[in-house]
Amino acid sequence: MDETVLPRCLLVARQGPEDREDPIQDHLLELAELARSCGFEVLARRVLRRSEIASKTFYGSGQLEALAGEVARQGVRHLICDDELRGSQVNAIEKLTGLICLDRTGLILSIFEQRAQTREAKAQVELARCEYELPRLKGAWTHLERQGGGVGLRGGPGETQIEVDRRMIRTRISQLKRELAHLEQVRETQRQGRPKGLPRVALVGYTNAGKTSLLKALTGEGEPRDLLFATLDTTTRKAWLGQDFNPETGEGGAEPKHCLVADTVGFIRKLPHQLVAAFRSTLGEVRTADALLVVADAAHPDLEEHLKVVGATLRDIGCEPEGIDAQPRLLVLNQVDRLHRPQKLDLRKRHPGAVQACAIQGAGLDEIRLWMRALIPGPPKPRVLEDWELPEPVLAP
Ligand SMILES: Nc1nc2c(ncn2[C@@H]2O[C@H](COP(=O)(O)OP(=O)(O)OP(=O)(O)O)[C@@H](O)[C@H]2O)c(=O)[nH]1
Ligand SMILES: [Mg+2]
Repeated sequence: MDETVLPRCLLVARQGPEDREDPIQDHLLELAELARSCGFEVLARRVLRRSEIASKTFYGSGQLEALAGEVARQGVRHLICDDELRGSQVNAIEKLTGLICLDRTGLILSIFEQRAQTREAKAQVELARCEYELPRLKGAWTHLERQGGGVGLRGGPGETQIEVDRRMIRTRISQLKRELAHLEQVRETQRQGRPKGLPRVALVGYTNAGKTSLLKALTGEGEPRDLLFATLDTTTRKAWLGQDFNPETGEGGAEPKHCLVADTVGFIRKLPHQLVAAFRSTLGEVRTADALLVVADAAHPDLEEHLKVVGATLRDIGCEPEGIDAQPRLLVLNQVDRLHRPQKLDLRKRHPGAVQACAIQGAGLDEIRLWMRALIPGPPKPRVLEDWELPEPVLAP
């Protein structure tokens, strides 16, 4: 058997009368990347124009049937939709087209399921899957409900089955939440046990921006991959930041400076809320970090939208950009090796405070290290005490 044959899929997105086509095409391109990362071969992408959502099939049966006919002979087995669908809509689409239907959230969940390695990541993904499936069960069993006597009648065999399934899923959700609460405690204990005085910096950013590549450049460890959501588990490694000693001025100490760098799961537009909730403890590594390195792919055409998504997701998980608890942030515009000089100058104007970097060739790393070094608390500076702080003079007898 040829192992390189991948399951083929067709991608669709709805365009309403108010929607511009460009962003929808961009979103379909991102959906294609997600599909590729999940192991699919994308055969075609289609924008389906429709003024109103069809309540039963979302896209309308006419367009769906035409599409199914078009791809029938090309070996396409999956239809992946950029829109969030109800369970009953997924079922209706599958029945109408004969294709297996996945929505965006379902696709992202499948990628997370493939990637989860540790017990914690596996439990988090399963929790998100259960939360996703729970409200969808009804759709899956409607055919049995009908057998039970038609709409409006209760107690048919279908409904009983739904109740059983719901109870089983709810029980599993409680088990997983308990397990995750325990693992979160373990993580908290590990955090407490980390050496004091070593600042912990979290790498955050849109998926595939180059966070793991930067971890590798700074610490020597990490496995970058050209896939969305290649990293799910948090990895914390020690980065060497050089010495404080300046041979020209003779100032500073000779001892080496270090800090901890944590790589973690990336963000994406419309990151399923079930995943954000389930990944609470992993994302706790970001929330409790001393500072954030916000990594972005500067060569991506949607850079500005990616930055907005990252800003909003950080706020969602409790990292405020300003205020008393705000963590220092440094924007790292990575992958500038893929840009020409005028584009870099334009970026410099738009993001004057950012470091332009290339994690692969090492550009910008010194600037990042310098910024991280400033996070290390130094010895307290001597200060002149005021009168009220001084002990009372003892008068000679
Ligand atoms: N040209 C270029 N490619 C880069 C650079 N940094 C990373 N890449 C490539 O971008 C892809 C993604 O890199 P990763 O470091 O895995 O990205 P990530 O942000 O960790 O991605 P996820 O873990 O999937 O969210 C890989 O193919 C890297 O080789 C860079 O500075 N220049
Ligand atoms: Mg990564």
